[in-house]
Amino acid sequence: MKFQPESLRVYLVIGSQNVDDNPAEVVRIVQEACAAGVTAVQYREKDHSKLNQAQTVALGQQIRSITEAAGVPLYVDDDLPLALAIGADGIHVGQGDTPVTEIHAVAPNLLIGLSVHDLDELANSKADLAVVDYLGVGPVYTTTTKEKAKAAILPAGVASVAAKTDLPIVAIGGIQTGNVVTLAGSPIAGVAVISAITASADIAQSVQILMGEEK
Ligand code: TZP
Ligand code: MG
Repeated sequence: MKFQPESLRVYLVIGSQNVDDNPAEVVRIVQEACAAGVTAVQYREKDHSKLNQAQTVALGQQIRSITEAAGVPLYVDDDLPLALAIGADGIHVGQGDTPVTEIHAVAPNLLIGLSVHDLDELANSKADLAVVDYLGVGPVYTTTTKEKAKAAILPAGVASVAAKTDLPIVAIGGIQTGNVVTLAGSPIAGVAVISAITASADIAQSVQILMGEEK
């Protein structure tokens, strides 16, 4: 799949740790989110994943089916074997994860997203950005969803990273329907969220607001 910056507009990140009890909830949320028009999905089993390896692959395959039918690109968080096993379109890694050059060497067709906390991290990154398709930048606001999340950089912090790279940026961390308006006009391709969608009582409406079509 060819990378398209427009696919970063509303990017859902989700794993079993983000739902209350039944991991099948993940399937329901991905289904509703894709029907509502999310433009990318990342399968991220982390921070107290409730699944073993076989269950992780099985859930990943279900997410792959849904996203494929919806024509929505699917990324896997830092797990190259899993990304290959389920036929994901891409992989998302942090600075300390599998090096992007290694991923690119093994799977040249996989899209690659890289997390960058702030300007400092971009400046000091050892990653070869030539093989990276987009940057995930944040947390923008305080988040309780990710364990050991770094300090909030606010929209100004995102803008300062954007000023130093030509790569498209998806902003992440603490972005909710009630504050996404603060990113309007930011030099970003879109927003990535977990709880704004996983904890939403009305996913279709939340996605609409995150799209910026209703504020
Ligand atoms: N990376 C940076 S912040 C974050 C991740 C995975 C968590 C985002 O979760 P939420 O609920 O959208 O704040
Ligand atoms: Mg990571």
